[in-house]
Amino acid sequence: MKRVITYGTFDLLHYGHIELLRRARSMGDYLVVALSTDEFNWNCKQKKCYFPYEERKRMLEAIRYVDLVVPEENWEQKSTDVDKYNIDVFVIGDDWKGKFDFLKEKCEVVYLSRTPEISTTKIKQDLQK
Ligand code: C2G
Repeated sequence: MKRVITYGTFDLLHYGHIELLRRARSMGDYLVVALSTDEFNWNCKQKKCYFPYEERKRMLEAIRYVDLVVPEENWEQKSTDVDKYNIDVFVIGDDWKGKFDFLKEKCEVVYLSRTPEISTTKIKQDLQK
């Protein structure tokens, strides 16, 4: 069984996220999503989530491509996660290209193209119009 992992905030969930999850899952048989906690988002990513962690987790768990959702609590856990969840492939959007190449010692690292023209920022801006 080929196991894939990806990381993110996934708030407000939109089709760009779904496309990432669909493509990530297609690279293996099992997809783990490490979901940024509210504290990690606020303290380390300066992101204030609209939906709290438990709600974001519930939404991700309802997506057919997602097999397991675990908390992302810090920047340093990725290497441990690869071992902990027996990961074969690390996948993330290419806005992070090169940032996680250190994981290549342990697993395949894939940067997928982001879905253009959609982002949470754009959604919020459009709703202001
Ligand atoms: N994404 C995408 N297309 C978009 C928007 C997002 O493919 N239009 C991808 C991002 O590249 C990322 C995933 O969807 O791989 C989740 O996006 P975010 O929730 O914005 O994740 P981010 O804040 O980048 O968190 O440790 C890594 C971080 O937790 C990644």
